Amino acid sequence: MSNKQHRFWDTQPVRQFKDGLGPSLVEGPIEQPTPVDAVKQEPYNLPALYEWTTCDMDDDRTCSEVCNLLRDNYVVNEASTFRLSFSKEFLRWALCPPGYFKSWHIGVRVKATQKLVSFITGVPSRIRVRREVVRMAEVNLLCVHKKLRSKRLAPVMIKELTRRAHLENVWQAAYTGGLLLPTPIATCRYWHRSLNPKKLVDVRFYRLGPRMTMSRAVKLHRLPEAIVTLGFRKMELADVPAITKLLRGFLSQFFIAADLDEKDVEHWLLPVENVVDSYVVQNPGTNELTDFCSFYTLSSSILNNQNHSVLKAAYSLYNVSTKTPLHQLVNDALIVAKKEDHDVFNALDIMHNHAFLDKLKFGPGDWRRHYYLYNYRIPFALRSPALGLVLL
Ligand code: MYA
Repeated sequence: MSNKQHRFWDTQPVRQFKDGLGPSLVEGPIEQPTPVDAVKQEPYNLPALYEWTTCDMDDDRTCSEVCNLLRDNYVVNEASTFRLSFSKEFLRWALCPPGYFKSWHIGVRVKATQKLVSFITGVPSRIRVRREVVRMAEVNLLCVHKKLRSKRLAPVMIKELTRRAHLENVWQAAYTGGLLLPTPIATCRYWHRSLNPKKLVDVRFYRLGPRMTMSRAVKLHRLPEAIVTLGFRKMELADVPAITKLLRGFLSQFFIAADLDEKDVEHWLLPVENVVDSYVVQNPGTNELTDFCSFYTLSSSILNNQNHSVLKAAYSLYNVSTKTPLHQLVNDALIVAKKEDHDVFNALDIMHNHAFLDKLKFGPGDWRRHYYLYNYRIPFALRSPALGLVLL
């Protein structure tokens, strides 16, 4: 609970801290939709020196501009030693899923120079909350150039995206962030599994404990050379129907989860080099797919280090086990990630992930991630294992 005033968020259809929790509050939309033709047709006003632009991610030059804006201005860790860094391939994967709207990839340029100085994106998704499947915008990559901070540009970006979502008859959104705002539906924590302890110590991602030496850390985190599970192989296009079935069954047990169809699974999970990796376990006798694991790759720039400039991280997506023990499945994912030169493997403590974190030597990190819904009230706090939703 926070008493902080939020000039913008206090006016928005989100659960407010003062609302408290409890069964007297109705679960579901906070504001009802208006007819789409009653939605404001013109964009919100920007300060006179700036103008709106829609960023076409198929256009190589625009995509580079977005990469550069994010590379120099996006999320840094508390100690300002790492900044998330996105490749063009990653951005196209993240921003162009089935049925995406170009108009939801919104930028702001300086009129005089055409320099891109701000960005926000939404992608359409279906999210099931309890038994209700809701069309939502997944909002991400809100970024304002460092020189334009604290000038209330972020609320204008958010309002403009909201307007464009309303124009597509979408009235709810899901987003995450490290900042505490009114009001998270759940708060999760990142856990980190060191794959390259020497580099992680060199770049101060991870500190050796008082009784830990480098050689002990290397030994502790050593992984087998070869995967353990019989029938473990890379996902292929032909696996999409079986994986969709497996995933839908798995996700049905969480209070809130992505509602994925075959097109979504093909887009989000079919392997793309250095973007997303997915593995299945195929029962050698029957060809049946019994287990599935996946992760995406996102690097960070290492700021102010003479020896290293890039930290390559894997982020756990979905892990479904019906036959292989979950920790063995994820251990195989660690082996694959290590072979692909990832330095660290990250996982949130959502879904069933808590069942393998300790066992596989993940350590809790400092990064908290709050999950939010826009215009949808859940009148109680969820624990992180109730979340079946990975937002990038
Ligand atoms: S999370 C990643 C956020 N990006 C970064 O951290 C990158 C580095 N930082 C920046 O670029 C800037 O600091 C940003 C703020 C752009 C974050 N989510 O313009 P301001 C509120 C929501 O003076 P600046 C992600 O991408 C803040 O509380 N609100 O601030 C998910 C204050 O409001 P209030 C935020 O520092 C994004 C106001 O903005 C965030 O120059 C989800 C201050 O504005 C934040 N991360 O710029 C967005 N940070 O006074 C919401 C600050 O009320 C989507 N603020 O406290 C909502 C759904 C929309 C679609 C709806 C469809 C129906």
